Amino acid sequence: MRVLVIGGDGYCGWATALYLSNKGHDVAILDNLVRRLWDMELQSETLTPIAPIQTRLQRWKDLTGKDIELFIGDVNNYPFLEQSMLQFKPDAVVHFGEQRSAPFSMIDREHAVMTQSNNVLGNLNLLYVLRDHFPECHLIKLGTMGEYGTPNIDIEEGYITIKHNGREDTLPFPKSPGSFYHLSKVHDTHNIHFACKIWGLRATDLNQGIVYGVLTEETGMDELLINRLDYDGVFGTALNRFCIQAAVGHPLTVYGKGSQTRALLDIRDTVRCIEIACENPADAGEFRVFNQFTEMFSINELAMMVKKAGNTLGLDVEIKNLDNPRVEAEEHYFNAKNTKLIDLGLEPHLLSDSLLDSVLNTAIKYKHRVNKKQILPTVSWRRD
Ligand code: NAD
Ligand code: USQ
Repeated sequence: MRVLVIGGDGYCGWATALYLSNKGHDVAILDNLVRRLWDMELQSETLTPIAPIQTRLQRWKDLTGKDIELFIGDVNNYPFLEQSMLQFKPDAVVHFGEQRSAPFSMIDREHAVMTQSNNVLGNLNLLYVLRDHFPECHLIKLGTMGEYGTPNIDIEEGYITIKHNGREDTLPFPKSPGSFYHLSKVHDTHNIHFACKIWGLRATDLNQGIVYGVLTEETGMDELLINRLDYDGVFGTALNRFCIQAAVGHPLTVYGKGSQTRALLDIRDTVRCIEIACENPADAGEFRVFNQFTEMFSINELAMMVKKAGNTLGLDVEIKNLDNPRVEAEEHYFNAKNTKLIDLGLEPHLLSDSLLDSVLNTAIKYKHRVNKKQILPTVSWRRD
């Protein structure tokens, strides 16, 4: 297949582009490299030293003989997006190209507005290119489990059948997201659903949990192919951060009581889920939602697992509960369904089997690059 990976210079996108290329698909990356700019703005850096995108792609070609085409530009530049897609002619578009940090979106008005305009309007532009030129192309869009929030009922995969006053209907599952970033994903979801309904587009919305890990078969082939791994208080995510904190002897930063529960998956499962979605396209007019995660843990459980794994490597790991900078439920019910990708063949990597390999060892290898000043959270959800 010809697969366009939008956001292919980022954490999930880079691993996915190489994985699909290795599987024999014709892959192109479209990215405006803005994430590298945001790192500069925040004065933070990925733990792992990532090479410029052109160097990465040249190394991939030298090693494997496989060419990945590169389009550098913004999905919000409509003529650029349209021309790139007309040139590449994708059978499937995997859309990772958004601002993905909840804290970044909560810094101030500018960051909230930028997040929503970047994400929502970029996605809307993409829907119009699909409508006008590629109505058969399968859109695989990265959503998030955080769209649902933490309702006091089981979370279904996208839709729920409701009986109300003697009538019954299957409707989009109610959304209650926890940041302006997570809200941008809900807005995307509604726009894609509507576009499928009115224009007959085919789309799969992957409501992905928190991704952990850094190594995939392909990104581990060579130092120049290494993936990014964020640990800072804005872009770093819980488990990846805890591993890096353990490696440098910083207390693990559990926010609030730590009983918040989240859905997670290994980056090796992210790339496999995208492959599964590509191989099993949605029908024309279908807006399909898969919950893309493999396991659920509370933040305390994650911290305890990292502490134990760290101890086996001789690390002295302390866990510290910080005042929660976010406004979120800390004690809540959380039980989400995730059978659709498993039914299509996903065989999950379990955290208990892979914690050391997936992050801790990489964290230890590159710990000299950690700037400890970047670890504590700096963004508050509150008005004061
Ligand atoms: P990332 O920041 O590492 O990568 C995103 C990439 O998209 C970057 O390379 C960036 O330059 C590019 N991009 C952003 N806006 C763009 C635009 N307007 N035009 C072109 N390119 C643009 O993020 P990631 O962690 O790889 O996440 C990828 C996607 O997966 C996001 O949509 C995110 O919401 C979703 N997701 C990520 C996680 C996670 O834990 N990392 C979990 C669930 C969902
Ligand atoms: N948390 C801590 N300590 C930390 C970091 C986070 O306790 O050092 C807590 C947060 O308070 C929150 C939970 O861990 O309760 C998750 O936070 P996170 O930063 O790991 O993840 P989140 O902000 O939800 O965002 C990440 C990605 C985002 C994706 C989302 C999937 O950045 O792109 O959409 O995970 S989900 O969480 O399922 O919505």
